[in-house]
Amino acid sequence: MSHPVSAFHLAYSWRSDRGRVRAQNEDAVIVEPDLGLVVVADGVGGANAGEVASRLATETIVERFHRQAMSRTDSESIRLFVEATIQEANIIIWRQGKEASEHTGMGTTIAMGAAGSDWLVLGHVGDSRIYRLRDGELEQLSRDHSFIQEVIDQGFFASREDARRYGIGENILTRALGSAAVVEVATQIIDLATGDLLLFCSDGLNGMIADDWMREILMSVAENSLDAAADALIRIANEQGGKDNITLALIQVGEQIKSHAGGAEGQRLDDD
Ligand SMILES: [Mn+2]
Repeated sequence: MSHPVSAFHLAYSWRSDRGRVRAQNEDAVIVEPDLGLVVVADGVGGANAGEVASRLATETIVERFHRQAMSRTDSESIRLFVEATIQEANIIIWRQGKEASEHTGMGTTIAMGAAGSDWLVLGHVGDSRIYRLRDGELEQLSRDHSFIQEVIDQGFFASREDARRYGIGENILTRALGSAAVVEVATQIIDLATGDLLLFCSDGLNGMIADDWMREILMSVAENSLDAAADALIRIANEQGGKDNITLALIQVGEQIKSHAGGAEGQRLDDD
């Protein structure tokens, strides 16, 4: 790696698994360490259209990042770029869904991260999630674009469990790529600190393993390895039923790189 994008050593691990019930894996994941880029997508649609949508989304976004080498010192310009690449992926999927009858109605979620000097831009649409483990606390940084989240937010139910008991399904998305010409993208800029662990995942992971349990497994990275934690998450999601495709990507934030130009010390950025 000739020019690291981040002022921190970043380690990555990623997996995608069909699970134990579905005939196909309609999730997709691409991680490009040289670009500091992580993209997870969970496709929906008949036949294998979901697979097409999630692959189009991940490949379009990564290709745009490859083609346009951008300085990673200005977090706001990367945030806008993340938003633009997701919009572009949306249009491509939406158009293909209209043109090819076998792809009608296809869509996908997206959850992505793009690292800069001492920050990370997050972008998401749908119910694929982004979590951060920091100082032993696991925090969900993304808010699902789903019907169940909406009725909870509007105060109809006190908790997710209440809504579920009432019969509100978990899998009704209120936003996805491919359903309209324009999509509302959620983005944010977060700071990076040594010891942080970021998790990007499809609902086949967080739907099978409770947050407390995910936290415990992620905590084990300190004694074991990042790959071991990724393996454990997939294995346990399968042991818990593996009812959906399971996809995850982890970013572990290590020590600061002493020689990094324009790093955390050199260029303090006021992002949020
Ligand atoms: Mn899923």
